[in-house]
Amino acid sequence: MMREMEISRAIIEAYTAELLESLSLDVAIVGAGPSGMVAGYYLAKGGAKVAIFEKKLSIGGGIWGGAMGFNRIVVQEEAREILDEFGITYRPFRNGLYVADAIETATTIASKAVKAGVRFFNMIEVEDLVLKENRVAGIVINWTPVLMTGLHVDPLTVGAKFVIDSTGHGAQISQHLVKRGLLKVPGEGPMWAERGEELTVKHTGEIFPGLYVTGMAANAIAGAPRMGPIFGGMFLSGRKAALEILEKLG
Ligand code: 48H
Ligand code: FE2
Repeated sequence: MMREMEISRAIIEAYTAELLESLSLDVAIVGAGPSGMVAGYYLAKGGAKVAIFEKKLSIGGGIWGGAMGFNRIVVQEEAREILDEFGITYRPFRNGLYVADAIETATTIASKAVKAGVRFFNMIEVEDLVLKENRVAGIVINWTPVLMTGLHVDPLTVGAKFVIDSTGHGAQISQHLVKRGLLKVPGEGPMWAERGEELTVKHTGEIFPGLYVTGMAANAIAGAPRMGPIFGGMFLSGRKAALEILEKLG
C-alpha cells in the first residue's frame, strides 16, 4: 500500500475505533475547561467510562489567558490539594492565595486526564441533548465547522448515563432545556470573588435528571456572581460532580 494511504488508514482506524467505543458512555462531559477536565480526571480515576467533547481545537477553556492575558491563575487554600493531586507547581502569595502558571495548569490537567483514561474529542460541538422519559440520556454532536458554516448536515448521537454541562459562561447545554421550557437559567451576576467561588461549588450538581453542571455553568444556573481569575472553585466543582456521579454509578 502507498505510504500516504497507510498514514491515512492509521488515523482513520484509530479515531473511528475510539469514537465507536465512546458511543455508549457512563459520562459525557461537554467542554474541556478547568471544571470539565478535572471532573473527567476524577471520573476516569474512579473507573467510569468518560469522554470530553470540546467544540474548539484547543482544550483548556479559559485557563490559558489567566487574567487579561497575564497567564497566571490564582487558587485559594481550599483547592490547593487539587493542585497537589495534579502535581502543578504554585507559589504562595498571601492571605491563603496561591499563584500557578496558566500554561502548566492547562497542560498538566489535560495530560493527567488523558493518562487516567479520559477520551478527548475536540472540534466537536454538542448541539443538543437526548431526552427520554424526562431524563437526559445522551448528547447530540456535530463537527464545529459544520455548525460555524451553517451547513445543513444532521448530527450523530452519543448515549450517556450522565451528561455534564461544563461549557462555562452561559451554560450552553442547559440552555437546550431552557428553550424547551424545562429549566430556568438566571445567568451569572456581577463580580464578587468569594461569594461566586462559594456558590459555584454549592450549586454544582444534578439540575435535571441525568444532567449535571460544573464551573461557570453551575454559576449561571445559580444566578451567582462571577469571580474573575480565581480557579479553585472550578477545580472543586469538577471534583464534586465526579464524586457524586461515581457514587450514583456504584
Ligand atoms: C462543546 C463547548 C460547547 C459546546 C462551550 O469556559 P470554560 O473554561 O469553563 P469552566 O466553567 O470549566 O471554567 C470557567 C473559567 O474558565 C472562567 O471563565 C472563569 C473562572 N471565569 C470567571 C469570570 O469572572 O469570568 O470552558 C468551557 C469549554 C470551552 O472550551 C468551550 O469551547 C467549550 O466548553 N464549549 N464544547 N460543545 N456546545 N460550548
Ligand atoms: Fe471567565
